Amino acid sequence: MATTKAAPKLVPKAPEEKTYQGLTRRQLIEIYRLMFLSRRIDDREILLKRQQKIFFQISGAGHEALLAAAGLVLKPGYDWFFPYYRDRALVLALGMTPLDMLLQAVGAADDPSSGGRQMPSHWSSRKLNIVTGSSPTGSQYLHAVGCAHAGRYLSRYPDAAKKPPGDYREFKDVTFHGEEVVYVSSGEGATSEGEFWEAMNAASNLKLPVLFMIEDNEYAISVPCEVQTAGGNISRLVANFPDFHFEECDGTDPIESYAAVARTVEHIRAGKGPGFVHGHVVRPYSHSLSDDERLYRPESERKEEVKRDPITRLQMFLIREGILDEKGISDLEKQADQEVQEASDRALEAPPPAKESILQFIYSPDLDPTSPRFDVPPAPAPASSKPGTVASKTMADLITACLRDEMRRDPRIVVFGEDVADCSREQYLKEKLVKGKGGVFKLTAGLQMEFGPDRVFNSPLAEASIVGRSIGMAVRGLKPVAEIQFFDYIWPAMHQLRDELPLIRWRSFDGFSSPAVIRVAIGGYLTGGAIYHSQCGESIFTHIPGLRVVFPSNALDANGLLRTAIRSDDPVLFLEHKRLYRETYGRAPYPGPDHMIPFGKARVVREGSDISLITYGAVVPRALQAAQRAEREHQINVEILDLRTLSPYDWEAIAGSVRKTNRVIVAYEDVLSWGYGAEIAARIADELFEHLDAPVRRVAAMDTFCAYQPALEDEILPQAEDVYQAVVKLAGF
Ligand SMILES: Cc1ncc(C[n+]2csc(CCOP(=O)(O)OP(=O)(O)O)c2C)c(N)n1
Repeated sequence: MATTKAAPKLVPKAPEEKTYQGLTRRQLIEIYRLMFLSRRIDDREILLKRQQKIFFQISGAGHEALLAAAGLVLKPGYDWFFPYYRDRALVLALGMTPLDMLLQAVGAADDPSSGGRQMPSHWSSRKLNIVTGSSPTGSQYLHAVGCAHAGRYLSRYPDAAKKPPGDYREFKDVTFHGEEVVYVSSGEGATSEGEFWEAMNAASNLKLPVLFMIEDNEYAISVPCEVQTAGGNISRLVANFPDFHFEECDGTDPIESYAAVARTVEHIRAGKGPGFVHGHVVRPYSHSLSDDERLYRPESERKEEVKRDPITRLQMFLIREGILDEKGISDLEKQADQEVQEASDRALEAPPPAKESILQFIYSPDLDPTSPRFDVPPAPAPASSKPGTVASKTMADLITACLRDEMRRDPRIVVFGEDVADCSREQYLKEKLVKGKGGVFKLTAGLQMEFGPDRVFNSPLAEASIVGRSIGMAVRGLKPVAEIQFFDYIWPAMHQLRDELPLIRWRSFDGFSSPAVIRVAIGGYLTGGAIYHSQCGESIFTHIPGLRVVFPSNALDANGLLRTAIRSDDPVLFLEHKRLYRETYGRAPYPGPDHMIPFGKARVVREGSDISLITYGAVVPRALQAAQRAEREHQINVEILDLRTLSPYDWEAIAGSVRKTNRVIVAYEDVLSWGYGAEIAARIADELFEHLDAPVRRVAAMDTFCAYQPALEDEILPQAEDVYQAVVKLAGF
């Protein structure tokens, strides 16, 4: 497309069949309509923001040509989309309407993307396969990779799409096509995020059908691209990723953009690998309405940019080519203006969401993991495996047994993480040269051998990627049961665990869900585990709405709770205490393939009448020792409650016990201050004050880190002795 600024003059009409790098005249008119409509919605939103009728605005201005063109290449409701906030023209091309957008801008109950929960330009549509996006830049890349992975898995194993009743599958529709493309985009600034690189690596390595679209307007708020990206051009940095098709184009030119996207999509649909389109665009409206770019961009630079505005350029091109005359342009623009005006009028009339809706869709409305349907007692043990005999199983055994049984039952389950496979170089297994690893704690041993490498596989050493890819898989209907090797290394995934996984359902108003299970080895008492192999920190996660947090203390509970986690329709963080994996305490016979324990039901480890001891995890056996000693030495009768799940937790059981004993200790392994016990103690003080004969006490770790030297570790972590002392003291209060 030429850029000369000739006066609009009608040239003789080109023949109807003339195309422009594959685009027909009709398609070019449609692109112009979409671009103009997109700009006009931005303009309307800006006006409404200035009138304080909406509360935020971020525009797609300057990006329209690239995105309208991409929208014509891709297929709504067939391909999958993880767009970012500048993709207005794309989602319009896919089928979202100005009304959909303005309903979100005013925060209406009928906002189809989020029910009034997300800022404008956070698109979501189940029908169009536009997956709910967040505001954090770059995190969507991993979701797209997981989604593409799931699409390919489902194409290979179509039976996995079946919806048998009785678990999350009943409520999780699955669709897939052999040659679908997963689109994901961001600005050039967001490519600095680690998640972008983790996604590029995984997509390349697995040759996944992902289209990475980088919309380069040279600025990330005020930070220019040469400060953001080494060498100032992201295309140069990514050029060596294998199996990609790369394009770099003028994203203000729809014809060049269309051709670039079409070539890339052809490569992806042919199964040759992912694609990367780097479009150079402009940003005529500052970063957002909260930003004034005059503070960091001189007039001269901004004036130059105006010349590249895609809308004026395409308008002149259409006239010059005789595709539309001035009247045609004017009619089209009037129609768009009218559409935006009508949508705006309707949106401003639309009622806001009811306050009663606030708590809706934090969790699945269809399947409640606290309900009795998740209460399935263990199958009777065969005589050879009664507790106490050699056949009794450890927690590690019964977690593995649960994974194996569930994988047999549900082909949507995939297990992945660091070192979880038996052996990534399959031929070594086939030739029986090696036995296989199956996890650093061996909990996934044998699963790859039984279920194959498509269902059990190693991930790169990248925790954000493990959780982020799980989200994308679960959105598509798979059940990832991913593993974080040590809780100490969960932090790179924190952003995915805090801002993405538990929010998919709530922020899309139940449009999408992501019921993944993340298993994590946690805890200390290891002798030599030191700081980075002994951490707890569960309360950081129980603080997150939308995430179920489970922390079993024995083999049978681990088995029954993991099964509930897998069959449930909510995301679950499943914390497995490393010290308990192979303890003698809490072993049990194999409970059969259907044992389940509902979430939020504490276990009475020991009945008592003098003191309630509320605890969980590895403190349970220590509390038991303390209680037995207190009974023996002082006739203090301690009741122990093992919470089993920390979110939700069994308040009824706690309250019942405190009403009976009138004295309570909360004991937990994590550091004392701001820990899990703080919430329980506060609630007891608040709601059960009149039942207390003594202050609520806490026993926990010292407010420091776990040291390597065993004598220090013993001192730092709460021991049976500490619990015992607390019991004796409280009994005498
Ligand atoms: C993880 C994260 N950090 C910071 C921000 C604040 N923020 C919002 S947009 C943005 C710049 C994004 O720039 P770029 O990716 O180039 O996209 P552009 O807005 O220029 O299209 C920043 C820093 C954020 N949303 N998320």
